[in-house]
Amino acid sequence: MIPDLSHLTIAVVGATGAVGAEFLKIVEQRHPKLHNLKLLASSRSAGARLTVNGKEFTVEETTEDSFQDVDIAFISASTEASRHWAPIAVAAGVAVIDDSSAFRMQEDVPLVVPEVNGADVTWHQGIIAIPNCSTTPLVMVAHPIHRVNPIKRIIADTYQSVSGAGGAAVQELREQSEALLKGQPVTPHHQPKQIGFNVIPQIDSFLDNGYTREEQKMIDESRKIMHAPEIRVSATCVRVPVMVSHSAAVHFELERAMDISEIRALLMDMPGLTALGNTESGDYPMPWDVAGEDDVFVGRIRKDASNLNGVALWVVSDNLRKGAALNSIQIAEELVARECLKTGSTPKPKFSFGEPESLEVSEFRKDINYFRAHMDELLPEFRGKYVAIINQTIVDSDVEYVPLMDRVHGKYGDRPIVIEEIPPRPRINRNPGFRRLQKTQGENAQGNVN
Ligand code: 2RA
Repeated sequence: MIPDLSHLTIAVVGATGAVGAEFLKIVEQRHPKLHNLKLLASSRSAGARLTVNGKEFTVEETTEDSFQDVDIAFISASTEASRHWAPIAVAAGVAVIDDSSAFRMQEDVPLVVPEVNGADVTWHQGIIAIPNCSTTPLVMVAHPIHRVNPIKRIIADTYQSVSGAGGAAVQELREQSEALLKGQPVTPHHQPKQIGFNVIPQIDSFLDNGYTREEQKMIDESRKIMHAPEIRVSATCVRVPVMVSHSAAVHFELERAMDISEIRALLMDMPGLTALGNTESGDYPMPWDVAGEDDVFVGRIRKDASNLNGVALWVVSDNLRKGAALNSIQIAEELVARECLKTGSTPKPKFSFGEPESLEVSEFRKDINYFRAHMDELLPEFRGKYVAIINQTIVDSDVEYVPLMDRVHGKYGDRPIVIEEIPPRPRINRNPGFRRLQKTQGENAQGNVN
């Protein structure tokens, strides 16, 4: 049974945005008796009139006074808006459920997908973060398997819809598609490159490690939600010309080999997850069908042909619903069910996502710095491998290790170790046949069809 929220006053900051609109739709579906809403937005959208559960509301500009007498505030506007408004709301005694990346990796902020780590809401200090919309479906499929057969490594390649980038990006895809069909040129405004009839292997900005912020979020957030900093994660996040629903091709390496029937049974038992079909039936989830659905859908569940202990899956979820608005409402329900709306009732359990616990930080830095300074002298066979260093000496390579953010720590026998991946030397593509496809108006949009 869904916990009742109708006795609460809920503020929605970003009520006129894509996620805010979905939030209000879900309120009508799950909480038809909830009438105490405060719909807030920037001054640009203030004054708009919206009807929710049969009651008309005027959208107000968010101000310092907006959070008086509010129980829960849902914020989905921008990271800057979250940074500004969340502390103000918390100071007014409000539990904030935040959709931005502003607080997700903060130690005192639970990052929650209720079906996976709902209990983490109990130690909130005012702010509870929801994960990025590409992380949530990943942990929904990883969690039921990981509980039974630990996942050692995850590779996730996403196909993310434009609604993840907001309403303006949706409009841009529409306009670009129309223009391109008429043979007209397009100029990107809300995506780094043309999205109409194209795919863009960049979501958010690039980091020094070559990953994008979106990819790094998937790496960091999935470990935090699953309380599993030891899982190695890599992601490639790609924007595709789809309006709603994010998809991902996911590979898990498990501790031991497992029958697909057993994996399917685990996925079918997971609340909020629908496992579709088998390879014979050709029944698999697609973004068009999944848009508007609450569940995360998984299909194409098969043995990874490249890894004895591996499984490959195809995962699709509505990024505006389970990826954002629904997950937030479920967190509000979790707070009510666990009677922990007010802060400070439960101390945070002991697990850390910060500095290594098994090694003094100064020692860690000393070894890493030595290692970096001497990288060129290292034997070529260590390149691209994980190595263990003790007292500035490489003692082993390809060891069992525990990745932690951008660093790695662990134990080698009884001794603490420092491990770091030695990046392979950059390779320059000198293939003389390589050329950049220069498409002009009227040319076959596929370029060379071979
Ligand atoms: C995107 N996941 O799809 C992001 C939004 N948080 O752009």
